[in-house]
Amino acid sequence: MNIFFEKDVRSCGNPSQRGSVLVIVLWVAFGLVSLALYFANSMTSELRAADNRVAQLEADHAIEGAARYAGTLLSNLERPGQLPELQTYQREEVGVGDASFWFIGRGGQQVAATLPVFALTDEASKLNLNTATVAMLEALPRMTPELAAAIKDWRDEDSDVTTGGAESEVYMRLTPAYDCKNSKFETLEELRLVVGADNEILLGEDQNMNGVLDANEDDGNLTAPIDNRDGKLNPGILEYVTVFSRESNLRTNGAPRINLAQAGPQLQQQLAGLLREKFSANRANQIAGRLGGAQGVFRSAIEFFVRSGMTADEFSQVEGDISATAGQTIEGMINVNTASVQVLACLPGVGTDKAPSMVSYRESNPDKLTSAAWVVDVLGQPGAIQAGPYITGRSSVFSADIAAVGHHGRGYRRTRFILDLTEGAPRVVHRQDLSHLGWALGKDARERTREIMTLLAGGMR
Ligand SMILES: [Ca+2]
Ligand SMILES: [Ca+2]
Ligand SMILES: [Ca+2]
Ligand SMILES: [Ca+2]
Repeated sequence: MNIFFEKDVRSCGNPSQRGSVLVIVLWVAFGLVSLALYFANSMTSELRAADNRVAQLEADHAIEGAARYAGTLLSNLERPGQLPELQTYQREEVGVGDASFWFIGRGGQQVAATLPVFALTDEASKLNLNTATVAMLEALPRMTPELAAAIKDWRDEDSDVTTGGAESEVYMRLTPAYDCKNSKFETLEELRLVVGADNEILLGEDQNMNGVLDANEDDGNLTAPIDNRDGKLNPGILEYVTVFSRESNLRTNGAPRINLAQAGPQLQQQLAGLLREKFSANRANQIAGRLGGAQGVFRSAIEFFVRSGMTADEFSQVEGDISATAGQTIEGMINVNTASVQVLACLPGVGTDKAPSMVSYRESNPDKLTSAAWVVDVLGQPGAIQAGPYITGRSSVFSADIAAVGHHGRGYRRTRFILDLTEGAPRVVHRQDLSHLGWALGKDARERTREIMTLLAGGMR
């Protein structure tokens, strides 16, 4: 017995040794548990990451579906050339399976600077970088005279430096060096290559390009971007410019529009024909008689309207049959029915003093927005004739800035599509992934998705 007892004691060592063994065993056990917990945790994060990827895929699919929906809406417009009425389509948190999408929009219906507008938008509501004059570009908020001149030099074919502008000589001194393009802008992003176009001018306070005053855009220098903390959104020029706006220069029957700028007797014959086609013989003669004395050409459809003495209703019947240019398309005309105050203010004959009156006229006379004729009421005849070569009352190019989330509000994605109807059916002529700009749906939608996530996290515990 004693021998056995003694052996047992020997095999286990003394009490302090036994304690050490216990400590080692405990450490090993602790290590194993930690390892197990670590793997369990990393599996959860892997699962979560996989779940996020699934949500992103759902969001991407919802965006493709939304783009098709936008195309369908635009090919079935009740009033061709005009954006569909807001109440006629779904724009906000539209469910597609487990995903939802939003059309991030703009417009006068914005209730507060911090609240987003959901809508399709009109590219013709913006100033076209390829057709705007230097003076028009200069009138944009935040624009510098140097950048306005450099934009003209970038797109014009010659290498003559506009005062304050830049041609290849300047670009060749940069690192890396590149040539001045000397042809038209094809995308808006190209503007970043033009000398003097920095983020402050391009984006201003609206760093996520959603037309909404987000928290970081109204906190001064606390977080990027730098802003003036005035409770209003002061965006950069990207808010107001496009390179895509154009409209067909064909009549609905496919024939070229009557070119009001052509010289010679042919113009009068064509106009007489058009008037007979649209109005009674009496009225056609009356208008033709008024135009008869006015030999020569017109610089714009609006000038024709003013000189013809026809009514705004009559003008809206012929607006799509006349233009002051030759060629298949008319580029860069600004739609006075949808342009913002800032864009209207760039027009000759308008300026910052009359642009707000144009917007308030639009709000109080929605029934008059069937053409651009109403501008005569606000600008007077000389002002309307000055603005005439740059304005239109219709649009053929629209954009759908689509944001979406997958299941449980996860996997946020955003893509902007440009849809061109110039040749009839809508064609996607440009698409740009804007997901990297971060959340663009405003505070309310974010809180809703956060609530869903919190509820789910609670349910999982
Ligand atoms: Ca040039
Ligand atoms: Ca913003
Ligand atoms: Ca800030
Ligand atoms: Ca501000």
